[in-house]
Amino acid sequence: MPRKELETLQLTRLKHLVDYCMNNVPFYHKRLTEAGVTADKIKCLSDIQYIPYTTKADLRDNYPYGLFAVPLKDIVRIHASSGTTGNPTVVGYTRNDINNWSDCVARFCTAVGVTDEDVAQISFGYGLFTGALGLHYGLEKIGCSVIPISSGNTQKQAKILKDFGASVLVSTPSYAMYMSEVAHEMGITNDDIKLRIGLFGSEGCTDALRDKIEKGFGLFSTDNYGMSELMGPGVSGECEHRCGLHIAEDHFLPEIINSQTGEVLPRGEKGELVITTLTKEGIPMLRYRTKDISRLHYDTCKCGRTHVRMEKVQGRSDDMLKIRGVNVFPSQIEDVMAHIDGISPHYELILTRKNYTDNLEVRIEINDVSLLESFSELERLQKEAAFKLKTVLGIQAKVTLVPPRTIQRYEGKAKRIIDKRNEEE
Ligand code: DLL
Repeated sequence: MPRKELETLQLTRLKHLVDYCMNNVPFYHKRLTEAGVTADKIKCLSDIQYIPYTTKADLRDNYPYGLFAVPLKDIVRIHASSGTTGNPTVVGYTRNDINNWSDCVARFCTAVGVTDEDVAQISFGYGLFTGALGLHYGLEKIGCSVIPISSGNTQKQAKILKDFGASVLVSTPSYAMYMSEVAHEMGITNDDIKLRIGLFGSEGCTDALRDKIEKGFGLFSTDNYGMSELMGPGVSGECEHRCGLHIAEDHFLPEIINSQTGEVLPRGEKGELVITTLTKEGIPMLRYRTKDISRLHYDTCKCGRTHVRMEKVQGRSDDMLKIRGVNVFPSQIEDVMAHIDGISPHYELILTRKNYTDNLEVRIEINDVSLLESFSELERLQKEAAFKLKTVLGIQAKVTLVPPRTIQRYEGKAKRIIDKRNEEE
């Protein structure tokens, strides 16, 4: 669609969205009224700047269903991702939302050459995470034969990949890398497998890792991006030229802002990506602050698509970590620790990568030195902390208890995260 036509469509959808939010979500009604914004006030796309931002904290404060715009009767699916503290971020989809979602995913898969001849192995974990079911529906829409193997049990993954003749692999890039090494250890060579395309996302991937995966599996590796609050995968994806990820702009209106001041930045500048969902019915998002850092390119791509391209995500403006594809906030860990007697609020998170798999170690001070004399008490505390962390984070962490006052203190902002993951690559 020519950009002019696209922008007209976006404006019509934006005005409708403002009305829709005003009439169906009390939270937005209040926000928009306070800001003096009505659909009539939106005369051009840049008038979006008068609409207040929405943040993850707004979802948390309205947990679980407070931002839904329709009754649960009209919701056909619920997903969730990590919140900053105890409660997850909950999202709901109407039947139309699921249809649009499958379309968006089908689009980026098609843009890299996936067809109905393909057999796609989905190695994302099925569950509340949006990755697996999002890709599943999109690939089925194209007509692929989908293998919903889910994540884990890597030897079995490698065997199925070979035996079922999978031509498309869906996973995080780090898991793909690990799987290729396991496959080779099992004696499976690239001649034994039919893989041709990798649809990788949910976490960043350096060029070095991309090259290694391509060599390891003999496939063409592509990047796609999304987040639960906006839909899941399908917000953007690379085309065969891999020069940025095309955003599905008929469904998502992107902006780049200065994350410190909230000011909208001119086209082409780097900053925090903010997205407004133009068609979502279940839980529409007005100017959602993704906290992901990127840059937008509006010139037409070699592939002919007019949809804007976002650069690969270059980091976050907050402290969220992606560990084995799961969002982890240090504040969640702090929250867990605060509720365990015998543990102090001083901790350090150490991230390492072995066999392309992330490992998290949480080092925490005990608050009473006499505990060091009781092995059984220490073991009990350590088990309790590990169990509670697993429950909240959804991933296993190694807990190491250390004596009081052994973790460094900071006068300014504490440096609690020691990320050594890129040292392996
Ligand atoms: O990770 C959705 C998704 C699933 C996208 C599968 C692609 C494939 P969340 O769990 O809510 O949703 O995590 C969203 O993950 O804000 C980014 O920080 C990060 N992220 C997602 N895709 C990419 C990517 C899914 N391609 C958060 N590159 C986002 C870098 C990514 N980071």
